Amino acid sequence: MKSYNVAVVGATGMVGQKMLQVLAELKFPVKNLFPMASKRSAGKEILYNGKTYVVEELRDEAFDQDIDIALFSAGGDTSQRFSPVAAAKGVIVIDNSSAFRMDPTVPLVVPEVNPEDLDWHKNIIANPNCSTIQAMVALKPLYDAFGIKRIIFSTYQAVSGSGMKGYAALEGGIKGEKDTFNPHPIAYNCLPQIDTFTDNGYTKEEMKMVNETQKILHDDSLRITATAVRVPVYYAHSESINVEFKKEFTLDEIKSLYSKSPGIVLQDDPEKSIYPLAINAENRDEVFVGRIRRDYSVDNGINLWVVADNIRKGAATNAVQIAFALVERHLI
Ligand code: 25A
Ligand code: L14
Repeated sequence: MKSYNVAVVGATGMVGQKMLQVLAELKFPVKNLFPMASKRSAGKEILYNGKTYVVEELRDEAFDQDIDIALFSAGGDTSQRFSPVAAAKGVIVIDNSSAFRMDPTVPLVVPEVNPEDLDWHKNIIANPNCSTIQAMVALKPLYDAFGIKRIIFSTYQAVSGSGMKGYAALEGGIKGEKDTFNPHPIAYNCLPQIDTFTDNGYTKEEMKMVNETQKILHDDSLRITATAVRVPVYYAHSESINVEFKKEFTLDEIKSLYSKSPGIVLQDDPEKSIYPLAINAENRDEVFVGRIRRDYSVDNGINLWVVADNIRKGAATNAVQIAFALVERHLI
């Protein structure tokens, strides 16, 4: 099998570290690994597949090396600055930041949902927002079968979504330390604000779910609204999703679709209190779906509870799966 030279940009961060772990676990054919981060982390040693590597400073010249793919997770500003440089030097960038997601020349891809969008990439491919990814995996089979009119997302998001600093703020808060990272203490609390507010009263996180969903499903007529809430959970985002279909459906049809869909685990046995839980989704690559029930307030609606590890399927795993999909589609 052919193998590839892979750079991980932001290799010392929460997502970058997980990318290294997932590349090894899923056995992506890596020939040489190039871990990169800011000047602060240059020279640090990191572990990949049992071997030690030295972190290199991210600079334009770093992409003069023989690199096939670069997985970026170093924040939007860093991606904005360095992804086009890497792309111009022939590197295929899989970017985990929000920098290019809504750029019409950049495919926004969840491999279970729209792998065909990879075919028109121009060396930058965007990884969607974590909350969007897990929702898309759960909704695509239903979208194809019944058509969707309207979606209401309500999220319960883990602190790891905001990286190592977000994680540390909950750890410290529980010990009684002051939370200087979040707008209010996250320990023993729920914060109806993730990221900053936009002019329309919604947060950036909420608008990402609206805009990215329309782009991934290629459907601007979809009506979507979202409320994104940070909860004191370390890993895995939970989402309550209300969907109104165009066509009629039965719950058995939906369960049968889910039992056949790749990347989905159905956990739905209310009698036994079986449903998806953040603590069970941690360190798993699948999206867990349960609490499937009819919404009796409309003609063709359901409610779902959808849980996935935000750092794995929501970030690192999805990026590595995009790399695998490029190989499968002979795009690299
Ligand atoms: O803009 P976005 O897209 O919305 O993304 C914002 C942030 O969200 C996270 C990610 O944080 C990102 O920075 N993120 C992005 N997508 C995500 C997703 N899908 C996501 N989180 C969850 N799901 P992160 O902590 O995961 O990753 C940060 C990594 O980026 C590296 N980095 C930052 N700026 C860089 C850069 N690399 C290159 N060039 C730049 N200009 C960063 O590496 C990290 O790997 P680092 O070297 O900056 O720092 C890692 C080490 O340094 C310590 N440290 C941090 N800040 C300071 C510091 N030490 C001293 N002084 C400081 N001020 C850290 O403790 C760590 O050990
Ligand atoms: O856009 O803080 O990918 O939970 C994902 C994590 C934005 C912030 C993104 C969080 C980030 C979000």
